[in-house]
Formats: sequence, C-alpha cells, structure tokens
Amino acid sequence: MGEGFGIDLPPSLVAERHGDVAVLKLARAEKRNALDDVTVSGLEAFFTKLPDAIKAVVLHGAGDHFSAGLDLSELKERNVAQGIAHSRSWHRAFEHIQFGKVPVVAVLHGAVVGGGLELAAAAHIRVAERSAFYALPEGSRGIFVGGGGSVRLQRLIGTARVMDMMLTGRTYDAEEGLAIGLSQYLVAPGEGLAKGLELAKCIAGNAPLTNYAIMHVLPRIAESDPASGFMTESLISAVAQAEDEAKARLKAFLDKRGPKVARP
Ligand code: 1HE
Repeated sequence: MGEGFGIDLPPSLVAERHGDVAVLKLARAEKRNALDDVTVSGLEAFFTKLPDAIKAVVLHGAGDHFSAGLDLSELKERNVAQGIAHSRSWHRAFEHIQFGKVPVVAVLHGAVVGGGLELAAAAHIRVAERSAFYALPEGSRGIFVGGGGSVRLQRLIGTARVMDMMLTGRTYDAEEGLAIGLSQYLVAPGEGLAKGLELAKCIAGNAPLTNYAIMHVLPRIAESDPASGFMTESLISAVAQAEDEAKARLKAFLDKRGPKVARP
C-alpha cells in the first residue's frame, strides 16, 4: 500500500501522502500492531526509500494500540544465532528512522510496549494521547530488549527507570510518560494524528540542512566530550548558515517578512 511512494510495503504498513509529509500507519490492529519480521523489513524499506519530496513522517498505529511490540509468536522458533540476526535486523530498520532522511513524529496511544516502545524511541518527537501506556514486559517474558531500547531508552529516561520497567514490569501512564520524557506532547484521545501532522508540517517547513543537522549532528554532540561537541557545533553552524536557504530566511526576517517567535 505504498502507492505514491514507489515503495513495496507489506499489508501491515499503510502509507499516505499529505503534501510533503508522509503518514505511515502500523496496520495490524487484530494483533495489536505486533511487529513481525515482514513489518520490520517494511519499516526499513519505507524509511530507506522515502522520496526526496517527503520532508517529514508521522508514524501511528491502527486500532486501540500503537504497538504490542515484538510478535511473540515468531520468537519460539529462533536459536541464538538467529536471535542475534533478528535483533540486528531491528537495529538496522530503526537506525533508518533515527538517522534517516527526515524527522519522524510518532503518535502514541494505547499500548506502547516492548518493541513498540523501542520503535517509538527511534522517532524524533513523540505525541501521546491520554490512552497511551508504556511498559517493557521483556522481563516477564524471559527475554531482553532487542530493538535498541537499551541504548535509546536509557538516554531518554535514564538507566534507573529502564531498570525498574524491565525488572518489575512497571507501567507508566500517559501523564507520567510526559513527565519523565517518554513523550514531548500529550493530547486528548483521538487528537494525536492531527497534532502529529501539525508538528510534521511545521518541521517540513524548516530548511532541510537544519533538519539534517538536528537529526544527525545533535545526538552525536550529546555523545561527545564537551570540547569535541563545541567544535562540531561551530562546524555545523557554519555549514548551515552558509546555505542560500539560511541567507534567504535571515533576510526575510530583517525585511520584516519572516515569522516572529510566537508566545506560548
Ligand atoms: C500478539 C501480541 C504480541 C497481542 N505478539 N501476538 N509484547 C508483550 O508482551 C505485549 C503482549 N500483548 C499484550 O499485553 C496485550 O495484547 C495488549 C495489552 C497489547 C493488548 O491487549 P488486548 O486485550 O487489547 O488484546 P489481546 O486480546 O491480548 O490480543 C489480541 C490479539 O493480538 C491476540 O491474538 P488472537 O489470535 O488471540 O486474537 C494476541 O495473541 C495478539 N497479540 N500482542 C503476538 N506481542 C526486538 S525485542 C522486543 C521485545 C518485546 O517487544 S517483548 C514485549 C512483547
């Protein structure tokens, strides 16, 4: 259903185009959008092959839940080597989300659990509806996160919280999720997609190189020692400001044509 994108997607993923924003829906509601191998490969294909005309993506889920995580029915078949390869396939797919072509806004509702939370963590912005709840039930299933959660979630909410979620199966509700940084926005039930689209449209209006730097350079600076971070910042800010697009935007503001910063 990737028509309009020229991307061959499995039935569990449905893509729509809204101008320069792509909306990708996890469409396996009957299995609570559990992520099977085909869906993970489809995610990789989608985020790798996005056309240049698309400037931002909204990712959301059909039905009452964002995603129930790993498709547990596929798990019982794997040996150790296959398990490593499987986890690495998730890493590859999600790497193309976090460090892909354009920013991704995830819209969360209902269960955002296990691999579903790992998927959400690979997005750049998370909008939660009040129904959202977050958990890492891996501990109770006798497994471990394998979709990059031990890297991304620790950075997002801290090691102590991830340990608690994994050891005790603790569930955070949407308000708690907002407070601890699992989502940046909290909206009423049913309003997530509209909010996600509004944010994606705003992001799509930024200079492409600025978006690229925010996605690709900012997280690397966060991982650097401060001296390297300062130097990298100087380099990327000089690169960005040298673009014609930046010059045109600065001139527009000075000519009283550019937008002012809005009060909250
Ligand atoms: C599934 C899955 C799944 C549902 N794999 N089939 N994830 C979990 O441990 C979460 C497991 N799921 C749940 O706790 C619940 O399903 C939910 C809280 C998400 C939703 O509850 P509910 O009552 O709306 O749905 P349900 O009746 O439990 O499930 C509906 C169907 O979806 C049912 O199948 P059916 O054939 O009986 O209709 C469920 O079996 C199926 N289903 N979740 C497979 N996860 C890279 S490592 C990542 C590691 C992890 O992600 S571990 C966490 C796995």
